[in-house]
Amino acid sequence: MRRTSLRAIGALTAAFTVVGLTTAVPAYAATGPNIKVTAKAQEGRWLPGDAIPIEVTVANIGDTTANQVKGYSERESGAYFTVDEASWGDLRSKDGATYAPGESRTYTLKGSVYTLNEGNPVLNIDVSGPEEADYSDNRSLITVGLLSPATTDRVAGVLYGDRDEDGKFSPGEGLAGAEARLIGSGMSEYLVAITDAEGRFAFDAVPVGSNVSWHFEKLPDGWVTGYPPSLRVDGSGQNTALEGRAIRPLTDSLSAKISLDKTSYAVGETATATVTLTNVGAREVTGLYAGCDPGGFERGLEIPQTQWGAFSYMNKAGKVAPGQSVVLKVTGTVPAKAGAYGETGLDCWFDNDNSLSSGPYAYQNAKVPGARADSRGQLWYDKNGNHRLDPGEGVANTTVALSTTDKKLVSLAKTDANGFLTFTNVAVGVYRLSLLGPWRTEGSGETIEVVASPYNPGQWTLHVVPR
Ligand SMILES: [Ca+2]
Ligand SMILES: [Ca+2]
Ligand SMILES: [Ca+2]
Repeated sequence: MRRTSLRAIGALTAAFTVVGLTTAVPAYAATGPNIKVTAKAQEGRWLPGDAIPIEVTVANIGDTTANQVKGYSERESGAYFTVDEASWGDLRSKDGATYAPGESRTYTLKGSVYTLNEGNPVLNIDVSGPEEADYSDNRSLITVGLLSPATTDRVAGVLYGDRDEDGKFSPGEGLAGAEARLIGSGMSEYLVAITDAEGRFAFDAVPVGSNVSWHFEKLPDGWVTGYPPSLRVDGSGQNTALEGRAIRPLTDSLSAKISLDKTSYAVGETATATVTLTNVGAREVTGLYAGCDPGGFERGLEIPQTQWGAFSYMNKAGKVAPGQSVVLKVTGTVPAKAGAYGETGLDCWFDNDNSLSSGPYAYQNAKVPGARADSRGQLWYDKNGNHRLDPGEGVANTTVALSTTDKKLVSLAKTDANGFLTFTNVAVGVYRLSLLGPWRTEGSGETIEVVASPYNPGQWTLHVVPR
């Protein structure tokens, strides 16, 4: 409201000033505070998200103190432009700024755009207070010059396999035939370039963006790389000597093996696992730690981290000398969930923080027999072809065989009028389903997992088709 009324007065004053000029009366002759504002957006290769500086100089050219001086920006046209509130300083304080006669200060506003596609923002920077003597010079119209969205840039570099492990691209280390991939936020698909005989790659026309991701795929001979930091691509040509570093996988030198003291356990029993890590490489492997149950199944042995000693996730200090094996004995209890699934074990990755997750993985399973459960499911045929199970699509009166994964028959059951069947009191574990009669499964055979409560996954469904 206040701004509107100030503007209205400003317009009147401006009109008056024009009249005044024709009669050669200087505009600044009026008595009172008289703020004058000049503003300019800094030039640059601005992209969405950049903090674009706008220099605003505010002076009181009047003959009395200007109080309650406040600043605003208003967009006339172009892309939406947000100005960081704090960058206005005292011009946005509760009481506004105070300027003595002749005083001048400069502010650096910081603002940003979300897109390059709506044109250069044109803004009015408006600074004024009450009792302003002359509103004609209190606004400054500025244009923020963004990069054209059609701007492209060259991005190029080399992919090297750091064979001598010096962290640098050394002669002869270029890796040929890998895919360099690059994508920016506005791009619908990856740009792909293949590295040449020297490992070099180039993208000639990458659309500008402040956050362009790049990485490599299909590296030769098992080399591994990580994801390098994303690039700012702004047409300045600053990304034409990129270096992508690849390393040999940790599995080249380190192998892992896990064995358990028994092949079968009861829930709550303590099991001992023997973990053997062997370094067949020429250098010591350090910083090692075990990361177990990476799939998060929670059926494996519950081994306290302290059992791993230097190889625990907290310590990350395991070492294996070249040509040596380290044998770790760890003990853990068999959780209740293992009983419901009929299976426990230990599965772990062995890595260090420099391996780019290329360390060895090892596992050993064991049975946890005893639990039995019912397994209920439904056979159905997609009569109307809508890829959904609809009422009336159950396949009735069909016999299904439940067999072990090594094809020993365990149980037979027949579907009811709606296609439902139940295998009752089956030992928990993984089984195969096969159909007798005029129906068959679409694949070569289906497996189901029989699990005891409370982990029972509920009813299964199996889509079948006529033989
Ligand atoms: Ca003024
Ligand atoms: Ca090197
Ligand atoms: Ca259907």
